[in-house]
This record gives sequence, structure tokens and C-alpha cells, in this order.
Amino acid sequence: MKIRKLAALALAVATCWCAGATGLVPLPVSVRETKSLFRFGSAATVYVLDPQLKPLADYLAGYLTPARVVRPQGDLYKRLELTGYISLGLLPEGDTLPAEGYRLRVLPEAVVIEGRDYAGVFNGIQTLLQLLPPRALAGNFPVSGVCLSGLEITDYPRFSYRGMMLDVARTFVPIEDVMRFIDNLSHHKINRFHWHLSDDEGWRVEIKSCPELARVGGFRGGDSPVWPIYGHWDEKYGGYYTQEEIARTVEYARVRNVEIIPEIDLPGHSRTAGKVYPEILCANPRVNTAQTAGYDRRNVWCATREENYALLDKILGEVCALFPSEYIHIGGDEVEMDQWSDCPHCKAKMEAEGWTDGIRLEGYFMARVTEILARYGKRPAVWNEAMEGGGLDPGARVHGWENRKAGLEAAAAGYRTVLMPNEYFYFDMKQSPLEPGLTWAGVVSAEKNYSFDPAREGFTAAQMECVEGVEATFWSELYASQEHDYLDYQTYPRICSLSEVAWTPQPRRDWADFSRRLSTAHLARLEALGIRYRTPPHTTPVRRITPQVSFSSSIRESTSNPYSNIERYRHYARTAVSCRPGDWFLYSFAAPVDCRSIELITGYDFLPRGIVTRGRVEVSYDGVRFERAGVLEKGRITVRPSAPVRALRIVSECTGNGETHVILYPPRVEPR
Ligand code: TNX
Repeated sequence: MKIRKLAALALAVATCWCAGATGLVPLPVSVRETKSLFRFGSAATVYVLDPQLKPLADYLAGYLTPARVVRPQGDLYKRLELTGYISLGLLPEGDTLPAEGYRLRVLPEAVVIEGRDYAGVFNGIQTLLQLLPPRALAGNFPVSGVCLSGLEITDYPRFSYRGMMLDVARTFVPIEDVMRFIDNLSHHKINRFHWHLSDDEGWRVEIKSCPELARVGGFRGGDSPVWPIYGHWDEKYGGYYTQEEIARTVEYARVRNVEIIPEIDLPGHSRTAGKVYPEILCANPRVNTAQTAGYDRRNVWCATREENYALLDKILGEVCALFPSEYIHIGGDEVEMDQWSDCPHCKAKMEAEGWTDGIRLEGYFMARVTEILARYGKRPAVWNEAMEGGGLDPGARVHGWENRKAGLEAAAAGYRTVLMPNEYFYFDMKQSPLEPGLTWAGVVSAEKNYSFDPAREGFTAAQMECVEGVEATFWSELYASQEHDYLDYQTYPRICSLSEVAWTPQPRRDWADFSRRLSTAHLARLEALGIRYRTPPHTTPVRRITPQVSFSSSIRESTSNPYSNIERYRHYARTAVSCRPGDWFLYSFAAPVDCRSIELITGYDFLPRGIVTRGRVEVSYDGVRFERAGVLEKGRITVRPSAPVRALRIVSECTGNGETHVILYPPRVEPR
């Protein structure tokens, strides 16, 4: 008997998890360790002290096993065995803790979570889940005998808007993956999910009154009027969300304290909509498609066609009904103004109003769309360019993305402002120079993101009041052509860093401390969540040689990036027009090249655009006769020659590539 008791004690000690709060992400406002110890009994009992918290109790119970959710009532409350439980309650009315704040106490008899509101209780639960062993985040964690060391945490967010944007237009993300993405955001106390649902290359939301928008515009390549771009090439590629799926996702996110803000990008970035309904584009008498092998790349809604606003009323009416958010994001970025200046109606409108700059017409367009939203009880959220047109609704929320100044200007003008300057918040950028990712905003490492402090941007106190928070983006041009884990790889652990920029008081933030918590505690949690996060890669430089080569083509070269770039092994070359079937590109070596392999690359090597979508490759060993060496895949081929090579030739089999040009790199020759 004695021995059994000892064994039980030893087991209890062995299963005791007393890591305390040393590894929390994001770091709370205040943590005080106490001497006490809490131990779960044979089961987790979750008391719900307020009926509105029942969904959260069920949520928490899903992570623990065995677990029961109890709503104490009258007498029953007294009769219950009141030790070893978790209670979820709301703070009393007069409590001064800010919105979304919570207090979490690990007492000897109970874990007590008290939230300022529903969101506060949710955030407290996230902290509790991080106090448990990492595998608790995988769900159904057996609690019996598990201990927590005593704590008192008081915590609340630095910013009310803690956002992450996902571009599902360039690369379609299946609904289950979107839900998983949202779930993972919520574990980091990120409370806004900005869902970029439409762009030039895809329309992802079902609109019942305009069913073609998603049914046709949800796909590109193959028989779709939207030409392939950004990976998958010849195969028809895409997908869209039904309204039923979206409603389910909105509810899923709501339970997790995540508000979804949908974006329909207007009036630019709308090539897909223009392919489905060509009449929405400007009545441009001279559309020039000579450069694009016949493809009309126009992508801007005509600002003066009255029927466009009626159509937008139908579309946005459904979007507003689907999403309960106060704001609907209506884009406003990167409008190609020449499409308006070439349109007789838009030109006439500009002249009548005395506007000399197209941006004023954008201001007009946005005002009309704002009116539509207002009728559905919504306000507009916009990219910062939309401010420049003048007359942007004072109730609009501005996302300052172009640079740091954009956020300053928005707040100075009194707009509710979300800060997201690309050089800190664009998670489609590379994380280090040799990794995949775009580069136009520089290398955005987690450390770079972490270093952003809104308070150092130069806002006055009054302007700071306008700053609602921060947001990072994942634009997905590159994603379609990468392995499946790319989304996780690009966003984690950068989202962990984002969570502290958004949540943790600046004086508590320290990169070295964050990295320590990340590596000693938090990466294990990401693993339990099934996140294939980035670890810094080991890259060994590849050896290359640069044999003398001359380059020619059936297509003429561009002036900006001539073919001599290939001959000089410099950067890339660019054609002046897109490619058609039978067009060829010839690389001739001055002397036979004895090598292990030669890689030929069409399209930008950092972005899958400007590619010879379909083409065969031929090799010549004598400089006269050519034999088939293979076909391009995603615009590339690696030829492993059987003898010294005299020449290589790419022969296009595609009618255009959705672009105005083809990109070609110098051959990458690997010596023997
Ligand atoms: C700029 S950010 C864009 C996007 C691209 C992104 C690529 C913004 C409002 N526009 O359309 O996907 O750069 O990094």
C-alpha cells in the first residue's frame, strides 16, 4: 500500500508541468509567479460563469481530456466539488481592464480566467493553453495529474486591430486551410483576418445574383477566359468559396475572436471581373493587344458607366450580408489610370469636372461605392492610394502599405489607420537573401518585422489615437508555384513576431528575449499545431561556369533588357512582345561545352511571370542537327547532356503567356 502511494506520488511529480510563464508568445503585460501549485484531478472541469461564455468553454474542453463543461446553478454550485477546476467568467462592470483584456490566476484549487469581455476570456484561454505542455495544442490532451505552477497574469492588447491578410486570388487556398490559418492566428491573439478575395487572376467568392463571377472567374488557364499566370500554367487552375462555406468560416472565426474583413479589390486589380463581364471595362476604341498575342489585359472598372454601380450594388449587397464586419475592404490600390484616360466617357467626366488627374476619378468611384456600402450599413476600408483622390469618407479605414509615410498621412487626416509598411509587414518577401520570396520591399526577416514600433513613427498623441493597429500580408503570386508548405514557411514564425508587435507593450519587447522564448518553448507549440514553420536554411552555393554564348530569337528584344544581357551573363533579358507558337530562342556556344547540366529559365526567377508557358527544348551536339531534350516545366528545364553541347533551343508552343513579354535568363551551366 505504502509503495503504491509512493509510486502515485512519483507519477504525479513526473507529470508535473511547471514551466511557468517563461515561454509565452505574445508576452503578456504582467506576469507574477506565486509559490502555489495547481493540479488537475482525473478530469478537467470547466465552469462557465456566464452563459455567453459557453462556446469558449466547449472550445477549451476540446483541448483537454477527459473534460466536462458545467454551468453552475443555484444549489448545484455549492454541491460541486470545488477543487481542480477551471472557471471562465467576466470581470465586474466597473473593472478598468481594457477591452480584450483578462486576468488569469493559477491558484492551488483552480485556474481562474476572468475576461473584460468575451474576447478577453478567449485571450486568457490562449495563455492557459500555452501554460500546458505544447502537445495540448494538438487537442485532447490528457490532464490527469498535470500540474501548473502558481501565477497571476494581467494582460491586455497594445492595439485593438491585430491583423493578417491572406491573398487567395493569386493562389486559391482551400476552405479547410483557410480555417486552419485563422485558428493559428487566434492562438497568437491576432483578431482580424483580411481576406483578399478578388484580383486580376481570380474571383473567389460565390455571388448568387452573378454566378459567373466565381464559376468562370474562379479559374484561369485551360478554357477559361482568364489566361494562366503565376504557376499551374496549362492546366485549368483555381477554385472559389460557396456562401455556405463562407458563413461557416465567419462563425468559426467569431468563436475564436477573429473578425473577417473581406476585400473586393476595386476599381483596379479587376481583370477577372472584366473577363467575366467585359462590358464593365471602359469603352476604349483602341485596345492594344499586339504585345500580348491577342490577350486583353485591361483590369479597371469604367468609372462612368452607370450600370457598373448597379452591378456593384448587387455584388457588394451579397458580400455585406455574408460578413458581419463593420468594414468591407474595397481596395483602391494600383489603378492603371491610362485605361480611364483612353475612355471617351471617363475623359468627358474628367473634363466636365475640371479634373486633370485620374486619381480624382478614383475618388469619385470610391465615393460611389462608399454610398453603396452605407446602404448596407457598412464602412469602407481602403489601401492608402484611395486617400489621394480626395473626398474619402471620414469613416473609412486606411491601410497604409506603400511606405511609412502613408500611415502618417492617413492618421494626420484623421482616418482610422492600420499600419503595414511593406518593408516590415510583407510576408511574401524573402526572409533571407537566398530563400524564396519577392524582394521589391527588401528582405523582411522576423527580426525586421519585430523591430517595428508604431510609437517611433512620429505620430502626435492625437494621431496615435487614430492608429488602430498593424497588419501583415501574405500575397500569393509565388505560392502557386511552390511546394505546399510554402504558406506556413513564409508566415511562421513571422506571425509570432507580428503578434508581439501588435499585442505586447513596447517596454516589454526585446528581440533576444523573444527569440529565446521562440526556440525554447514556442516552436514546439507550432509543431503541435502542425505548422511547417521556417527554420533558417543551410544553403551551399552552386558552382557555375560561364562559357561564351550568343543568343538570338524569332522575337525582337526589348530596349530595357536586351539579349546581350544573356551573352554577358547579366541579370535577365526581355522580349518586346509575348510569344506565339513556333517562336524560338537560341543559345549557341562558341565552343563545345562539356558540363554536367545546363538549366534554361524563362520567366522571372523570383516570380512565376513572363514564362514560356508551353514549349519544347532541343539540343545540338554539332551545331547543325537538333534533337529533342525535353519540355519546359513551369518555364524551366535542366538538360543533362550526353556529350559536349554546341547549342540549345527553346521552341514556344503557346499562344501568348498572359503578359506583354517573355523573360529569359543566361544559361546556368554546372561544370563536370
Ligand atoms: C503590391 S499591396 C500589391 C499586391 C501585390 C503585392 C506583391 C497592394 C495593395 N498591392 O497586388 O500582390 O504588391 O508583393
